[in-house]
Amino acid sequence: MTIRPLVIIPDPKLRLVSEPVKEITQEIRQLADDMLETMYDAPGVGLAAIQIGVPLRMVTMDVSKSEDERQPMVLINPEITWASEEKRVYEEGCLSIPEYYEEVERPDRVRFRYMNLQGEVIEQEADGLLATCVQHEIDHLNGVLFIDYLSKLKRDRVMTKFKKAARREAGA
Ligand code: K1U
Ligand code: ZN
Repeated sequence: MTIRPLVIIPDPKLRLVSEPVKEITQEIRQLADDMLETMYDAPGVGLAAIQIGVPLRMVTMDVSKSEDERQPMVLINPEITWASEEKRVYEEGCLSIPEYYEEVERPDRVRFRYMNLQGEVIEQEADGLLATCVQHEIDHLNGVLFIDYLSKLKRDRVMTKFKKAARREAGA
């Protein structure tokens, strides 16, 4: 298992629409292991493959409360199949936008379908952090970031901050 570097805004890779996984191969299993390792190390409760630069529709999540009782999930080609009318507001963060948190309103409950690493199709319902997290991660697969739900003023501010940081890092 390898901890891979995270892709940070304004990297244009984060705006790509990721491609479906066609077959569960040894490379896909290795990618899942690396994503979990990278997510736990960050630390985060979710990670989309594009956040480590791989444009495939794969997500890892673990919203368990205790580090001693990890509940890793690997979602292949996940889709939201139903979303509640009721909304809830949750303060979100993103490993690709370090140390920036804002409240985002999303459906309170969702049903989602995915394939696991054993090739089984699973449909489950979620509320709370799991519902927020799966929506955030599926957005990543479509090139959408949580800052897209904020006002243009807030989004521009955070983009400007990270563009400046990227220019400094490049030595420009
Ligand atoms: O996709 C990502 O960037 C991961 C992101 C997922 C997420 C968090 C909160 C709401 C929605 C989606 C994170 O994991 S940010 C880090 C974080 O929230 C966290 C880190 C350690 C413990 C608990 C939470
Ligand atoms: Zn994110």
